[in-house]
Amino acid sequence: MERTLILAKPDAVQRGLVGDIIARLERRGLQIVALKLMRVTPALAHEHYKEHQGKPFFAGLIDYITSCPIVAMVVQGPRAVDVARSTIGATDPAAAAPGTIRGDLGLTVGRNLVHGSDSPASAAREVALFFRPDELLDYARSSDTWISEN
Ligand code: DAT
Ligand code: MG
Repeated sequence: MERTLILAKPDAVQRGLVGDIIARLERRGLQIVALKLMRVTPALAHEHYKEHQGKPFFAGLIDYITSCPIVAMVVQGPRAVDVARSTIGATDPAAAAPGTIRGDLGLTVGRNLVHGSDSPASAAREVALFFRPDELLDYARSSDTWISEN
């Protein structure tokens, strides 16, 4: 069982695509363990994207991710990092396969809708940037009693 950080970025929120993005991840079988609408501060944006510092697109990336609220979530499941990234699709939506989030809903790399951590180590680092430990709620999955008793 793995966990990964997913961000529905400002363009996803502005375009009203958050529900579609969550639905695709849920239908794949990933389970939401944390979820919130939030604003990304410049400090958080710099920390989150620090591997890209110095690249030509860095300033634009920071402006973009801080421009409007995002929806941050943590999902879990077997191989959640790779499973989420394959559902998200290639970084450049123009090159992303149809059937993926970016391939179905996006067109340009600067507005590619969603973030997914790229490794279990990145996921651990990024989840801790966006969520306190007590915000991660684990609960029984696919339990008949959980459904029938409520
Ligand atoms: P990913 O989000 O698929 O993990 P990444 O980590 O390489 O991709 O880059 C982070 C974000 O930076 C990406 O989602 C969009 C932006 N980005 C990456 N490469 C870019 C480029 N060549 N031009 C503009 N923005 C870019
Ligand atoms: Mg990345």
